[in-house]
Amino acid sequence: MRNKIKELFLHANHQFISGEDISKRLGISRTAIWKQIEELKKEGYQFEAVRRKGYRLLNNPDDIHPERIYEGQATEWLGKEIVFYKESISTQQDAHELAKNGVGHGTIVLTNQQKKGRGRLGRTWFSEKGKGIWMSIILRPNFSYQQAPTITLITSLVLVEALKQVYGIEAQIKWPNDVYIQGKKCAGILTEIHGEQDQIHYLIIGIGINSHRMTYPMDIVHRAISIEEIIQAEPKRATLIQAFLQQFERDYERFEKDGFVPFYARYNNALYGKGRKITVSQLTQQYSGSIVGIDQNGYLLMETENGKTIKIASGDIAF
Ligand code: BTX
Repeated sequence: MRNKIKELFLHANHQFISGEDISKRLGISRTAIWKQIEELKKEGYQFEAVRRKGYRLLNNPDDIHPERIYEGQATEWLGKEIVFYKESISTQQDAHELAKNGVGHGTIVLTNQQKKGRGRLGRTWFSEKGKGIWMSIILRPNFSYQQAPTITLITSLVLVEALKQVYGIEAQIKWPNDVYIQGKKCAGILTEIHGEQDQIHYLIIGIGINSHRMTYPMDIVHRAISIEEIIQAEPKRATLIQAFLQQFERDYERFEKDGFVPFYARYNNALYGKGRKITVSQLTQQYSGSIVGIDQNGYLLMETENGKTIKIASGDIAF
């Protein structure tokens, strides 16, 4: 019943609905409506109640609730099951648990807040309540370990294209997979693989997108940006998730069939910092030079100071 009331208010576009109207539509008493509204308030919904007019929803705290995403979603297998937590330590951690327990290919874990979001190499991902899309996709791939790193590149590419499609934002990719807008980080992607020998049991792609303006910690305040800061309006998270999932499903199928080759030109179009001087750090080595692009394997092509082009398979770029 609570979900039905929620739906009514979400569809009413912040207009008043009278108690009588709700009562008629859902066949419940005025007292029952009042009780449900009190429960919704505990979930973070805010209402205005005016005599003779009824109730009006003031905010929309869970526009990433699965119901919002299922509605009108055109994917065939991706995100058909969305596990939603109002709060989580890390959706990566949740996704590993779910995958071990056998959930299906394409299941998604989504939350409104992470207490300890994970970045790469033990780093943390700042995930303020209600201010971003914090989600993990569980995949059971047919491809090999060697191919797995490029699916991360494709994920960032799909996200850049979805940002363009939904908000008209010109985002770029800082190789391998950070999404940058106006030179600042708006989203990060973390792929974790579980398997043995050459067989992947499951792969989890974690995606963190700063949708709303946040109170960033000091160390990232000048390096992070959100969609809201760019579009100067409140972004609808569900719309971006839907667009992302639709494109990701298509591209994932293509990747399973044809590998990374069909994507590398598209990726190069979105690459951030072409021609700029960089240093690439690996665990034990560092390389300096300028960015040329990426090749058909997703490796970074870099021109060194003596004019040689070298290929880098992994590493962190600093400008
Ligand atoms: P990364 O290691 O490339 O980036 C982490 C670094 O980015 C941090 O050390 C910090 O400097 C900076 N940073 C942290 N939070 C933010 C932020 N909100 N916006 C901009 N910069 C930030 C990138 O790792 C991979 C991040 C994946 C996050 C998703 S969220 C859903 C899923 N669950 C989970 O625990 N992680 C993934």
